[in-house]
Amino acid sequence: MEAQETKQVKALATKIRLGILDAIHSVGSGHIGGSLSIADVLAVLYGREMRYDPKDPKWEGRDKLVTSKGHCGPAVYATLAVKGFFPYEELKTMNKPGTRLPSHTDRNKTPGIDMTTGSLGQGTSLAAGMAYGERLKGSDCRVFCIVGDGESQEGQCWEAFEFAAAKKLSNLVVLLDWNKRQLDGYLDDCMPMGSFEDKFKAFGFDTVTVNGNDVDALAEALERTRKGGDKPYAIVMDTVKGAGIPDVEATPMNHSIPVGDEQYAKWTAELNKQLKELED
Ligand SMILES: Cc1ncc(C[n+]2csc(CCOP(=O)(O)OP(=O)(O)O)c2C)c(N)n1
Repeated sequence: MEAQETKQVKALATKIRLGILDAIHSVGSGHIGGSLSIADVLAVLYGREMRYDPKDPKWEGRDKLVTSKGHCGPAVYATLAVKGFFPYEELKTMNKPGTRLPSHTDRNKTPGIDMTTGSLGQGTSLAAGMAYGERLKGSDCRVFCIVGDGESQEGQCWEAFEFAAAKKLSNLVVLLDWNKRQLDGYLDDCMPMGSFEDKFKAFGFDTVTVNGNDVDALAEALERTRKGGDKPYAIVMDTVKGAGIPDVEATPMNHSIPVGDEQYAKWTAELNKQLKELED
């Protein structure tokens, strides 16, 4: 990306992080670690890679996002709010009675959510099916699927990946959030997964590993996925759980933690300072 575009995408990632805080602070606690680790990829997807229309969320020609790690709804809601799918203030209703923003993503409730997820593993099969459907229709829409590293311990993921490779679904891009932590602790302590890059390659994917909190590296990896071909794509995103807020990064068990008034004030001040520097 040109330097100016990099700044814009970084600013979007910062706004997404602020939105995550607004949503989670309003309920008092939530899935902050895995939401923050995907803020950068969401900024690249919605800042430059995906085709969509906030005024017409169900537009047939849109690219689709499946957040298979559906507990990271706060990150996707923040992105959709910043991009104008619904009013920003609505973030503060998350997970409250009557909200359109349940804690886990739901396509029947939220404008801009393309698939209901939350039961880990299942989104991978849904994404593969959606990509296959687009292929059968002869459409050029693409499907992006964000998968957690802990989530990938679900065997269903690998069935879905096998299917995608067998059907040569080059319109499917799997974005594996390798943040090295899951709910119960570190991936390597719970169940080591070995090399994700080797695994995806063995399963027939065109695969790269990049710094998943670096918008330039992500943009380049995503550009590669535009070329079609006969393999699905995997981008193994080497990320930090809690990325972008040093206190959260440094909290080992940061899967779901309280965000009280004090933390909210400190963290939003840090992010607003960053945003100002990017926008100056
Ligand atoms: C089938 C299923 N089992 C358990 C859960 C509860 N759960 C929600 S998030 C999570 C950990 C997921 O870890 P990871 O995929 O690494 O997510 P991240 O660290 O990126 O947030 C678990 C066990 C669930 N949502 N679905």
